[in-house]
Amino acid sequence: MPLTKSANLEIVDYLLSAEREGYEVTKVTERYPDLTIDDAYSLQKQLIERKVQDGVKRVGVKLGLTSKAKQEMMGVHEAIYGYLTSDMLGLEWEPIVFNQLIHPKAEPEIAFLMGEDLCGTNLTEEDVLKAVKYVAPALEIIDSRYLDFKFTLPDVVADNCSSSRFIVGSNWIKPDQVNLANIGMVMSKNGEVATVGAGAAVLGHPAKAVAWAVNKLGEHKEGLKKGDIVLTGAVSEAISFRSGDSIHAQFADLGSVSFSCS
Ligand code: OOG
Repeated sequence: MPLTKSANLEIVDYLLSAEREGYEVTKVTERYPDLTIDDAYSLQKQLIERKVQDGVKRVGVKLGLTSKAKQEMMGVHEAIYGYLTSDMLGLEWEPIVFNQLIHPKAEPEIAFLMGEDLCGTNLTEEDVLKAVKYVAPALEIIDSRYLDFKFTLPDVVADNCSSSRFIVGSNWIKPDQVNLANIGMVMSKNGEVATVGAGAAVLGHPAKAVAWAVNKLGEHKEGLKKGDIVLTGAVSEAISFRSGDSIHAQFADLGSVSFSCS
């Protein structure tokens, strides 16, 4: 049975309050066990529309569950997408405030800056690369609103794929100047290596992951816009951090990006 209008409103309020006030909630599927992926994308869209009404801007798209390891962990075969909004944008020189978050984790990612609009349902990796103006190193902070970071696929999609903050490094380069699949990455916490990864962890190539996302968005008559930032998916596992920690991701050929947490 489709969700009623009041159930949609109630779930959006429930997730938005948890995010704004920084507390954990039980999964939506505990109350609505029949929630489908389509219901979840519709909830996600309503959640972003509510944020936009409240004054933030949509600034891009993020991909999740793009690595085999994460898909296996969740028992799924598909990636997911969510939206980036202006209130999520962190800066390298301004500490992330731990008290505003629940149980954050950092993920190293390759960011794309779109030089053109891109919309369709049959686009390829090559089409994506033609529309990308720059690539840059990035760190995404995910902070699921669900208890213990545990959820089903519809839950995480409704929760805008755990999106919380993101920081983009200042080294922007043209996509044809690097081999994005071969880029190695080392992420450190407080100066100690925490995890390593490579661009190919993202569905074989980050542009392939983005082509998947654009085609999915296309099914809903949406797409990427010129100027959008796209976080193409984690190139390694996510690392937890707390107040006092600093996180640094060094990408071969792409430079580095870091943040600290107050
Ligand atoms: C879902 C979002 C994960 C990624 O890049 O895989 C994600 C989660 O694990 O909370 O952003």
